[in-house]
Amino acid sequence: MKVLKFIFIFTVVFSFNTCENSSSKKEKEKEIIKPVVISTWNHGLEANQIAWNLLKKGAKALDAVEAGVRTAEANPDVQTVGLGGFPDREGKVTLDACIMDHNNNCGSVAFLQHIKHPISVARKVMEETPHVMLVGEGALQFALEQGFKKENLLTGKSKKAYQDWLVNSNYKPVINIENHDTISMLALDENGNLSGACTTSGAAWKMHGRVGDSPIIGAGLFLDNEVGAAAATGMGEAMIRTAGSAMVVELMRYGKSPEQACKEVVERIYKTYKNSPDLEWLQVGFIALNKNGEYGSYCLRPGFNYAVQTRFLDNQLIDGNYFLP
Ligand code: SD4
Repeated sequence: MKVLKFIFIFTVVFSFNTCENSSSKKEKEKEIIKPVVISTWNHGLEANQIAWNLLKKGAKALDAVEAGVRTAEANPDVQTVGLGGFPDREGKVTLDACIMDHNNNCGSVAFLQHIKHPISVARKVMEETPHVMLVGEGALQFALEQGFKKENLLTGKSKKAYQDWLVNSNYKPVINIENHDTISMLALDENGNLSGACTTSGAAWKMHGRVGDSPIIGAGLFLDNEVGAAAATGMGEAMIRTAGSAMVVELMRYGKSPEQACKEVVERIYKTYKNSPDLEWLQVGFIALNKNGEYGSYCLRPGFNYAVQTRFLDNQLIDGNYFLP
C-alpha cells in the first residue's frame, strides 16, 4: 500500500513539473519581433523610414523616435505638427510635445512658440533639467538657452487657412483633418527597449493657451518597459479625461493584446462622451506596441491609420479598426 501511495505522489509531482516546464518553455520560445516602429497617420511613413534606418543599425529606440518625428515637425505641408502647423484662434502657432524612454525618463514642452522641433526641446528637458515639463515662455527661454533657433512657424499656407477660418470663426474640430494629425511614434529596439514620442500643433483654432494630451505623460503617451507602450491622436481632452495612454499600457499588463487594450479605452471614452454634444465631432485613436513586438490600434470612427515597419512588414499604412460606423 505504501509503495502504491509513493508511486501515486511521484506521478502527480512529476507530471505537474513536466507541465510547468513545457508551458514556461513555450513562453520562452515565443518569438520577440524587434526592432519595430509604429506611428500615427500617413506622415508616419516618412517618419518610420528615418526611425527604421537607425533601428536596423542597432540605434536606441529613443534616438529613433526623436529623429523620426522630427521629419513631420520640419515638413511645412504637415499642417498639424511643427513648422506650418495651424495656428490658434489668435493666429499663433503653439506646439506641444513629449518623449519617454525605457527607464521612465520623460520630458515635455507645452504651449511652446517659435521653435520648429519641440520634440528635441522635450528631450533636453528630460536630459538637462530636474523637471519633466516646461511650458510657454519658460519653455521658449530654455530652448533658446539650449541653442534652438527662434523661427516664424506660420507658413503662408496656414496663414491663408487661418484667414479663411476667421470669416466665420466657428470652433468645431474636424474629425480626422483627413490624414494630417499629431504624430505619435513608438519603437522597440534591438535591445528590447521601448521609447515613444508625440508632437503636435494641437487642435486648429484652439483657444490661446490651450494644451492638449500630446505633452501629457499618461494621456498622449505612456510606456512601461516591462509591458509596452501606447500613444494617442485625436481630441486631446478625451485622452486627458481618461488617462488614455497609461490605461492602454495597464490593460496590456493584465494580458490584453495591443488592439484589445486600445479598444477598451476607446470604449471607455465613448461611454464618457455618449450623452455629450461633443460626441458629434469626437475622434480618438490609439496605437500600442508590447514588449514582444506585437502592435495594434483602435479608434472611435473610421479614417484613422498608422504606419508600421518590422523585419517582416515593409513600411506600410494600416487602417485602424473602429467602434462607431
Ligand atoms: C490635441 N491630440 O492637441 C492633439 C491633436 C490631435 O486630432 O491629435 N488632433 O488634442
